[in-house]
Amino acid sequence: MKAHSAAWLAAVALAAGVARANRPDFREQIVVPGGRFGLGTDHIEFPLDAEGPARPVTVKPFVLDKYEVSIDRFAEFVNATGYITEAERFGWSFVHEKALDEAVLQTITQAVQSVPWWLPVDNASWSHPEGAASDASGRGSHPAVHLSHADADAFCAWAMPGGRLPTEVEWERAARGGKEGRMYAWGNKLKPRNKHRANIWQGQFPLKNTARDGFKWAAPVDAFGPQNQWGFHGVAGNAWEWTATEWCDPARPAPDCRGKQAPADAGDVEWVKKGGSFLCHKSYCFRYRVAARTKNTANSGAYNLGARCARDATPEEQRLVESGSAVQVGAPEVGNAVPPSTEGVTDGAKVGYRPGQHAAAGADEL
Ligand SMILES: [Ca+2]
Repeated sequence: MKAHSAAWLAAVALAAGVARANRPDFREQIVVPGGRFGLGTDHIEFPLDAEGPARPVTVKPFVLDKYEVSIDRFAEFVNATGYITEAERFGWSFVHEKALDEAVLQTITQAVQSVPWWLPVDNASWSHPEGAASDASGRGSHPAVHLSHADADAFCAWAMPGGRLPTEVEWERAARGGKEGRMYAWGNKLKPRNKHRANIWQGQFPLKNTARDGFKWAAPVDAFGPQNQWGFHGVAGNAWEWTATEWCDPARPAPDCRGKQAPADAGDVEWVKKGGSFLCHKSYCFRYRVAARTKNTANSGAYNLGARCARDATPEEQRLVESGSAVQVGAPEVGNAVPPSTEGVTDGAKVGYRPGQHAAAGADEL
């Protein structure tokens, strides 16, 4: 495994310091009011995803990152803690074939039959998104990807006191921005006034991406501006985002297949992810709708899989949102000195590439 160089990490840390003085550093958060709202949809596109029917749920006030976790933020975390992600432990991660150059493609001998565009690439990780020959220089404002569920959890626990992943209910509450029954975070029209509102795939998936929205692959986490009236960026498209809600097989008899919380992280647990990604096209992955949901196994990493962090609202913050409007708050103190947990982190050396295991996960990637 080739780790990111200390020099590069130092450069990133320095760049992050400069960035803080001059532009948003993507650590801003938004306090979301509690209340009752409609989770899911009656306009079901993927019945097996258990998107619907819509049903009322109640949520307490909480705080959620305004942006997806950026590469610069994740670099700060790694620099401070020495954390090694699961993709780095495994020594590989999934990358879309069209994002790879010929030299890398020549080295790949395995693929997943059901999703042949996903290729296992040696040394692909948050700091080397397309493999060892790539690095994240100049992409610090892009979402950190190739994160496993445990990696995302560890980052959030470090990034702020009480930091954690949002539940699916919290995530959807935030993405709806206080509006009921809308298809997208911003409304019902994909391109209001013919303006792209999210980084998704245009063209023909998986062969041709015309990038009409300006981005073929990941975009800066603020590239499309606020996507709803509460000010959240990137809740639709760009990177998929892990949640703290365990996936429950809708075919399995259960009183409620949504909202179940897993007791502990583990490699084979499946978790709900939300938001769709830059690889989503309506023909294949119409999952940038706010009610859409799918899953990954906890130890899966991929080129389009990231996170944003949540925490409980303080009593003072709860009072701020009593009127029902969301309120932006300053960035949390970085690094609360909680050592990252390695509990539940799979030992990649023992697991390696298991096509059978990842075929199932890969099929749900997009
Ligand atoms: Ca795009």
